Amino acid sequence: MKTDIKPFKKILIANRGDVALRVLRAARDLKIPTVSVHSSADNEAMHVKLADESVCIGPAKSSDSYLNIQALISAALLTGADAIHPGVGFLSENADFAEIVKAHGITFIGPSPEHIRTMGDKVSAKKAAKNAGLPLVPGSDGAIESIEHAKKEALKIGYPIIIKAASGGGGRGMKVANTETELPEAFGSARSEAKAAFGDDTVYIEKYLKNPRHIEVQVFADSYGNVIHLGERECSIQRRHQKLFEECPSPALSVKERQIIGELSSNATKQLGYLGLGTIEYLYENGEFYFIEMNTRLQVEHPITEMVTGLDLVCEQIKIANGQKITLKQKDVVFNGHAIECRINAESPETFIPSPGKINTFHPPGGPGIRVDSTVYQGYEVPPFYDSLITKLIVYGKDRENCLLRTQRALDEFIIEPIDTSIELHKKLICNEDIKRGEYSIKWLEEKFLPNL
Ligand code: MV4
Repeated sequence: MKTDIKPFKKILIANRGDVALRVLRAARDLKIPTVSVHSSADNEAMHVKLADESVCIGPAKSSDSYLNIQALISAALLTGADAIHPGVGFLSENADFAEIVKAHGITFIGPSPEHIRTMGDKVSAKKAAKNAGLPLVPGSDGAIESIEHAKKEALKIGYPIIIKAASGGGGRGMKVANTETELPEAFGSARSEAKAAFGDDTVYIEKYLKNPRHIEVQVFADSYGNVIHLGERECSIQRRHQKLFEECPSPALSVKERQIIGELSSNATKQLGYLGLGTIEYLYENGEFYFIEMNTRLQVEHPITEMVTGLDLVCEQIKIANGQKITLKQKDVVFNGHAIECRINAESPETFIPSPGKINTFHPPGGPGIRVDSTVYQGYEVPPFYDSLITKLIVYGKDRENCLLRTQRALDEFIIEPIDTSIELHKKLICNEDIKRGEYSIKWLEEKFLPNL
């Protein structure tokens, strides 16, 4: 630990929900005072109650509160915060916000605005990834300008192809064309949807992988050129691009594959000159990895990496942002056991319709290997304005079998009433034979599991 670096005086957490609580807890462990921000709909939220100070930054609507840059900067200046943690979602990957924070002499706990911008544009992200030595999905070399250009590129790649929005990510604005006949309509709707969703109709083309897994690698870099990877997370269990269940390590990778993709990812991170925590997203099919995106922020599912490595990723992230060195060498990173995260949403386990409202009974599980990162409590009213994630159940076991068993034990203990939650869905998921064998891909939940519920 470099001793001549002064710790942050105060961290403002520009977020809500479980990630606000998570950052608050890390700051507490580092003895750094915290300021939380909240909308008028979150007055009773835990991240308000547990922060040293809390500032109401606007009404329920996110664009008037959690996305309100002026309000966030004012809150930081008024409270004397010298660092801002953007959390996940909201402004966490907004390069303009990172720039404005820095312009006010406040440290943005995250990578540089340049890296946020490069990785936010999926065309420049692929170029940067290719230059950094990462394997890509075969595709167009840059943006597609016209339907003629699309046809030419698609012929080179071979059908089926997928058209993606450069400003997209997370699955928004993607269209598949199985033949040249389908291309004009797919191309046109991809561009118009991208324009409507992101104000930018730039699109690119890739070979469409029919049944891959979604595997992401956690990387970590300081400002002295030290870079390590913290293993991978299996994130294929998703519904409409919303992750529900994640595990670490992936049941699909061999030790050799794990070592190869880990090294490729950390070498690329070093070559990029990246700073802080980052997650490199891959599709994995037939033993091959294909880079698709890089997330320049903390991930919701980071706790499963923490359970397997024994590290506190948010504490490390704050220390790095404050100019401290990564003290761990790659050989010191030891992976033990297995971890699973079940995202518990306030929604129906059958229809997925949101189920906000008052919680009268909240009984979390406990015992060996159980971590509950929850933002709710008995008597709390879940607001209808934000995403439905209310609790993350994170379970550790000495191996995958033990972890599955413990997850089942924890879900059986977990009571949240009277609102609907995804606990019942996870109870069915965790005892499914495909899940127990680790045999699933990105389509499994929506094509195999949900239709048979
Ligand atoms: C793909 C793909 C198949 N082939 N790219 C969706 C979100 C964004 N991260 C990229 N995504 C995909 N890109 C090619 N060339 C399939 C998906 C995809 C997906 C990826 C990961 C996890 C869940 C997914 C659900 C649907 C589609």
